[in-house]
Amino acid sequence: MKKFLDLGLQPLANSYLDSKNLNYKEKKFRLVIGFNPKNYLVSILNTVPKEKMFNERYPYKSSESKTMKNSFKLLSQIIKKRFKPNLVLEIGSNDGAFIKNFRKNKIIGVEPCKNLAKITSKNGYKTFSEYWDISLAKKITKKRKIDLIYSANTLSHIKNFTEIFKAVKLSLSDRGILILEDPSLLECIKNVAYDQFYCEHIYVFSTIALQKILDQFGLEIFDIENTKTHGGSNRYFIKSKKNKFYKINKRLKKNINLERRKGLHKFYTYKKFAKKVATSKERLNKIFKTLRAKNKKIIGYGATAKSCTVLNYCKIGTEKIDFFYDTTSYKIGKFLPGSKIKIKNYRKLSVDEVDYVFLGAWNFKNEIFKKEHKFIKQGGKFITHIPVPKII
Ligand code: JHZ
Repeated sequence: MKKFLDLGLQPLANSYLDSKNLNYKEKKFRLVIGFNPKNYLVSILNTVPKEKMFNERYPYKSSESKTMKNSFKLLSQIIKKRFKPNLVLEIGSNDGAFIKNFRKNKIIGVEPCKNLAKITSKNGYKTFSEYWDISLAKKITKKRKIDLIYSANTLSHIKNFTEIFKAVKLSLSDRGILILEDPSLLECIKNVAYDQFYCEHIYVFSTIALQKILDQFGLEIFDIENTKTHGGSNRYFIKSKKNKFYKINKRLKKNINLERRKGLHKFYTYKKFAKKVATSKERLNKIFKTLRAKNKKIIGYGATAKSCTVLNYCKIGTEKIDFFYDTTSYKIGKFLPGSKIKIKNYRKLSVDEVDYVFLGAWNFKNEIFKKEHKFIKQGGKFITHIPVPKII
């Protein structure tokens, strides 16, 4: 691995503090990102054990955003029409935003975070609250193979993908396919979205890297879609090389060519990215400093895992942002890790209360702007760091 970016000492992104442990010394790790010139993989170098992150206290719920619910609904319709699967399995089913679009006897969820698995089980969906691995795959597919495995924003969180892909291969039926959806490295570089890197995001994939990895397991991408979710993601349609039911779509070649043209196979591209990240930090701090000097009231919107990276890397704390609004019940009343900024129960924005709003959930900008159209009309402003720090 060749290092190209050091985002400093970081706490665990989803380890929100409560008033009792606010003054405890937080465990931190150094967030360093590297590039592997052999397989083009971009990953964080110091990883945190999965049990420390994905456990019964996991706060993130996919259903907190309309955008995600709609995206999953639309995808489920496409899946039913295009692939007509008899049995679907989702790895990382979270709170059920995807599986709830299927009949209960047609889908199985796998979700290691017990608090989330409880929600889907309670709603009548067969859910295994375990990490996806070979032994679980064997247990689930003893009687019946799976026609379609879907996994969104999960593969990027799993260090050992050998286990994952072996488990996938033994689970799929003859015409079975795997659909993976994860943030796109190309979009991450283009948007200078360095906050896609945090403890949970071990990898941010490019198509060229994923293709090389899949090849080791006799798997291949046969189609790809570029989606707008999570700041620009890729949806990869994957099959065993032996599966001849699907032809390789031209879109794949187009994506690969584009990634190569943009230099995702070259270390130089990542060095250039690192320079932009340093400039982004300077500019963002300048904006906060100028506004605070004018006594402007600034709050944050969406206490995301991504915000943790931005706030801790840029050293932004309570002296710059008064508090964050978030709709997630688990996060309300707690404090963001590292920066210790309080998270409050969301209230519609109003210029009587706030002047500037830092967009922690910049990936939901459209959804948020729609919701806050009155604030915008009144002259309220947002601060974003994507793609360059600015007031909008
Ligand atoms: P959001 C998490 O990252 C963690 P985060 C994880 N590692 C991952 O990969 C992605 O998700 C998928 C709130 N919100 O989706 C809800 C509002 O308050 O950008 C969430 O707390 N009001 C699994 O945390 C947060 O913002 C709103 O109107 O970076 C959004 O978090 C909306 C739309 C959201 O993911």
